[in-house]
Amino acid sequence: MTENQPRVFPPDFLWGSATASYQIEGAAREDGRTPSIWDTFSRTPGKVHAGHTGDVACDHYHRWQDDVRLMAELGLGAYRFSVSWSRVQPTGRGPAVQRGLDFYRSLADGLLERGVVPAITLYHWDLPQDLEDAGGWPERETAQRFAEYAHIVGEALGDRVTSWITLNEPFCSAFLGYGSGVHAPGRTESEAVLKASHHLNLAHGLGVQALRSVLPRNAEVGITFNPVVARPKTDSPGDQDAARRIDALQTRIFTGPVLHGGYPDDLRRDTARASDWSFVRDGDEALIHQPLDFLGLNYYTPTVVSAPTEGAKIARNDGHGSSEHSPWVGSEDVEFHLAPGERTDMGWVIDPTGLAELLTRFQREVPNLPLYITENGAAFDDKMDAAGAVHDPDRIAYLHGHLTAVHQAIEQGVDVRGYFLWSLLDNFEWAYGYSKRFGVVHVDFDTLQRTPKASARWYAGVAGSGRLPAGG
Ligand code: IFM
Repeated sequence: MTENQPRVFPPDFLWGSATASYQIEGAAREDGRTPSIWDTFSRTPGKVHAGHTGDVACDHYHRWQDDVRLMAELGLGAYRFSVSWSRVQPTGRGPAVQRGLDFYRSLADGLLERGVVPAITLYHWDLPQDLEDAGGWPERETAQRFAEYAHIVGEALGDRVTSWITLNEPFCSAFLGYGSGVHAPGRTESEAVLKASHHLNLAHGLGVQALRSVLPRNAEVGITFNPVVARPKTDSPGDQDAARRIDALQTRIFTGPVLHGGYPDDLRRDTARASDWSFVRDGDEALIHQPLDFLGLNYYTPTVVSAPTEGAKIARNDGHGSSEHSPWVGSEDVEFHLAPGERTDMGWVIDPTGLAELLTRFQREVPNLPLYITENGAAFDDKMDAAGAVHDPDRIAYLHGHLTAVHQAIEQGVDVRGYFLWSLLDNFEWAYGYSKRFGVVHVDFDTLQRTPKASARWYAGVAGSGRLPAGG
């Protein structure tokens, strides 16, 4: 393959985009929906940029038909969205709210009518507040509640949706929600991070069982991780150990039990001062280790780490927001460094080689599991020009670079089945509120008007033809 030829993707490669319920739906108090931890967190002064909340967001709850039409117009083949737990089961336990389920049924039907494959994520961080009030993810009971919720949604939508993801990025739920506190519910308790991680893993295992008990045999069930691509600053043993520690905490604490049936020994050793891990009961790891149909990977940027420098006072710069409290349980003194190179508006360095690394790693680790990129994309400070157009060449270059990495991986034999661009719409970027724009479709947050950016048209061209043009 020479660099001036287009890259041709396999004919059945799935081209999609992704969003999440709290980030786009709005309608926070409608049709029986109750507060999730993100409603509470975003209303807590000082937690989210400029006090932004998801109350209205992109108003997708009311405008979903327009959004589906837009996807079809762009020729996108798939759409990954998440279900708001507190919209379908307001207290996180007990009977479902039919209106909530009907919303997602209509959305799935609307997508199918236009030839867009729906892919459901059950949990993208918006835990019903009632469950947090009962202790949240550090409580084992939350995993049981998730299984009940998975059963409800699986039963309601299993006749039309074949692609199911239990959890999105459990690392963020556990480490940012209960460790650094930069995400909801904003707790900063070291052992709670480990407990939450375990109970999220357990929720996944129980959730897969619950889904399998109600879904037709052709349904595919998986999970989405955001594994770290941790690069040691130098070849020194200390820096390599720092990379190993961060990999254990961000990646292997989840992939260990989910993909391989057990927590890694080095992780337990590194965190021994924070916990004796007695919350892991006999049989848990086997239960978490359910057979899966695919693995979802989210990738944005790599991370550079080193051993602590004696006496140095370096601000932690792990790319996950700033907090006094380190989420890196047992490895709090590992130093994070800014890699050189161009950055997105999140300050994340642009480096598609990290994506290539990730794909090769998981092909090696789980050779029989098909892989999907369930998120990849970039925030830039997009501006609409006087003619109402949004030119975002930086995003096109980012996507081109990362899709090139995906294609190269496929050429090398990695079984990548699809790519979901993050994100369809500009949306509520968690603690950054609406200040970061990840969409290929611009959203005016005053009028809620949608305008496809140049990148949307570019991506439509790639998706429609299955060919990535040479050069960008
Ligand atoms: O917006 C988030 C998404 O909810 C989860 N993955 C990372 C994205 C960008 O930060």
